[in-house]
Amino acid sequence: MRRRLLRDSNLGDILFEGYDQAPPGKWRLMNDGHTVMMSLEGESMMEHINITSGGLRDKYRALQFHFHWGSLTGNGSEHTIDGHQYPMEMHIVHMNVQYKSIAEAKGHPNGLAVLSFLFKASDTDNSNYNTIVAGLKNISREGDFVDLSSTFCLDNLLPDTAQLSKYYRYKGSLTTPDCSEVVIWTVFEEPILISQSQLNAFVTTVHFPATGSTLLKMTNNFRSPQPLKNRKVYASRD
Ligand code: BO1
Ligand code: ZN
Repeated sequence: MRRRLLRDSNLGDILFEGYDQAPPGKWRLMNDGHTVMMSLEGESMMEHINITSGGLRDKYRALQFHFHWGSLTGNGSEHTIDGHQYPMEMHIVHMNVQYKSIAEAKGHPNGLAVLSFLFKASDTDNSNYNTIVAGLKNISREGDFVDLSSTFCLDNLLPDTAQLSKYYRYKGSLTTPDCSEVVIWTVFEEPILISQSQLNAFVTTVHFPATGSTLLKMTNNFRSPQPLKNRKVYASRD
């Protein structure tokens, strides 16, 4: 069988713009009924945060980031590496700046670029996630949101820059309906360490939309890996 993971020497480092600065305005943490999402209050504020290079032909602007996770007893990442599923995954969603709106971007196979980070459980809290984890109790129900008082830059949430050189690249889809095939995916090899109790906070604190009087914990909000079909996955490094 033909190899489906290929090395692509053109996949150099992604250039992160504005990831090292606290953006103007406040981060808004919200429960949209499917996930826990962070966006900036007023979308135009996000114009400071962009990615280029790393094999991307265009500049992409950050819109929001959000999480997918499992349950107290199971894993919740949407991507697997060598068949290994991780407890949680974070997506930083970016839109191609050549399109005027998300609606327009969603009509093109290069419309969105999503950066994906896998999480690994560790014994010690990751203090960079304290603000988000502490905010979860304020967004227990669908539609809840809270503006976070503390400012922070996206860099703080990620592995060290030096560890971002190795990533996987493929063309795929949004992982929630309508699952449009408009995403250039980048999955970083290096996981983010977070404590088991911080992971548990996601599993036990937020809820799916209520059906009647039944409140269901938001768990397993991930899409299972899909067949690769004819797609190829490219690695930036051996
Ligand atoms: S994901 O990163 O593949 N899990 C993913 C899934 C769905 C969306 C984004 C990322 N949905 C879109 C919505 C738009 C919204 C945009 C940015 O996210 O369809 O309405 O504006 O928040
Ligand atoms: Zn996602």
